[in-house]
Amino acid sequence: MSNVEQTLSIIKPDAVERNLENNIKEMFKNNGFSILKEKKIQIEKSEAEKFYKVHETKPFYNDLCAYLSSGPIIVMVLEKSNAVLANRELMGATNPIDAEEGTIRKKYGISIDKNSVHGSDSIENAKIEINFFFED
Ligand code: IDP
Ligand code: MG
Repeated sequence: MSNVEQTLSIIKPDAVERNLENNIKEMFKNNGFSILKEKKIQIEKSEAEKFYKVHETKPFYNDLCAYLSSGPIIVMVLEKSNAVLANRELMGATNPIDAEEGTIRKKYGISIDKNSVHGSDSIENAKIEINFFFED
């Protein structure tokens, strides 16, 4: 029985700016993820607002959307068995201070907002987020 899933990953502006794209992709590949699709883009703030709509009532929403649209990002479709959960585990906790050793956010995250990567939090949201960036 196969439980191969796809999930959306974003390398955020703080990591792209520090040229961490290849290091982070290596971490995905070393952990058994295939990168099925990828593109480097910069999005408008209005697009970030749509992407993060689930957070619109949060006090950090405006800063979050300004930040995600502040510079180039790498958006990727990752695939592996249980990809959604596996990616959340590899990313580590939202706040790098709380992230475990060996996770991307522990290694590269600067702060709770500049935490280097995004990953879908459920299979349902992964489908929505993949479609958001890679509809064709
Ligand atoms: P996640 O990225 O680990 O899924 P979410 O709770 O979905 O975390 O929050 C989305 C993003 O919003 C986080 O990655 C982080 O950059 C930012 N964020 C979350 N909580 C805070 C906060 O309390 N202050 C500032 N930024 C936050
Ligand atoms: Mg989230």
